[in-house]
Amino acid sequence: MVCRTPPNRHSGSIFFALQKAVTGGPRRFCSVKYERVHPPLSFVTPRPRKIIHCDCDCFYAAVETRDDPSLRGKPVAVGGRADQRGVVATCNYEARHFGVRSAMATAQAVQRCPDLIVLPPTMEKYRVASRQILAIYRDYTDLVEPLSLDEAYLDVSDARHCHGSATLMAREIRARIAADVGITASAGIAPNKFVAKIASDWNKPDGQHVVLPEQVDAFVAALQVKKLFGVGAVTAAKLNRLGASTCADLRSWSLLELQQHFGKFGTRLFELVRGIDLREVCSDRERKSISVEETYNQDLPDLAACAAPMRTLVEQLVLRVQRNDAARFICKLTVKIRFADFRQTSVECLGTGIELQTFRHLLETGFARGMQPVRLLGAGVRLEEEESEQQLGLFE
Ligand code: DCP
Ligand code: MG
Repeated sequence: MVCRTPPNRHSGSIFFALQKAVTGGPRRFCSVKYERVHPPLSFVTPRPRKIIHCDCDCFYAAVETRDDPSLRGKPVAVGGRADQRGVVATCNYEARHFGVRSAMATAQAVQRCPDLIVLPPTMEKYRVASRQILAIYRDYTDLVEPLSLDEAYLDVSDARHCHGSATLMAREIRARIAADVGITASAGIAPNKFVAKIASDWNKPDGQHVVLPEQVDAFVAALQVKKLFGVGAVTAAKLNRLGASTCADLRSWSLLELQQHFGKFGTRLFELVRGIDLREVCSDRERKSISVEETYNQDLPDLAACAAPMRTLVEQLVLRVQRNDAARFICKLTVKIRFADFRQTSVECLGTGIELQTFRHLLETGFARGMQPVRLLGAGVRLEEEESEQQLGLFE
């Protein structure tokens, strides 16, 4: 990963000092390759960064409603057909009132909301909208990191627009998206990516939420642990069982305790619950693979027990690849297995299409290496090298 951010601002020595204080050692930065002599700490006053996380509201459904105003006010979902075991990609907020959600079987969605209008996805329209939105972001900063077609981080620390106010920039960006693209977006504004992403959900849809540097501590303290990036349902349940439901609860855990319970991820947790996230906004992020994985509440005892979960993972993978518009760049398929004793193995093969049968073969090969219950399964694809350039092209 290569970051365009100049090294002197965010990766300054004070961050290393801070990092050392909290983790007991240096941390890997996107920009480690920049080596420079820093002034003594006392002369460095790091300016808090200004990060905006922008996320369009019910993106696919919003584009469809924009193009067919007769849909306005009605519950609309975009996804596969109920009679073909289809899945909801997204739905508008009217449909959400009925309990319809992304990734839900369309048949179930229709049960919850009998008047639901289900439309097939039209990816090309979403790509066009995405490109327009990205062009708007680029008017404010070069440091734009798209996460998917409708989501991006912007580092506007050095942007001069709106007298340097990130709050006003976010408002202006959202107004321009509404005027030029015809859909709404929400934004979170904060000194780091982690808090900005959570804040963009706070006043959704069509809203924004600012967390000032001095508010980060209290904002994060009150967060439920399940909001933490990387904490899925299983980890959240484990944390709850151990008595931690909010980030404030987790702050009483030492770094060692967290590492004992969560391995390497414990270090990350230690930082996140204190609102520390030094990841930079990487504008030329390279996406080389896409994968989904799941840790199971109860180990899967044998190969046969892995079959159904593998099917679910592959279905999720198809959606994720589709969302990133990356199907044409697939060059390899991968399966990851973590056994009950925490040993891990990965198997891969060449391939350009996501086929369940191939993933089953990979699973068999991998399982034979451990021959014991399985704790975690993953399915993924590797993407061709030129994907990153083409993906950028896609948004530009
Ligand atoms: N998407 C998908 N499958 C999923 C989740 C999302 O295909 N399981 C697609 C459809 C969404 C788009 O990606 O419109 C963006 O995903 P978001 O998570 O940002 O969801 P939305 O933009 O639809 O809704 P929100 O208003 O919650 O951001
Ligand atoms: Mg969205």
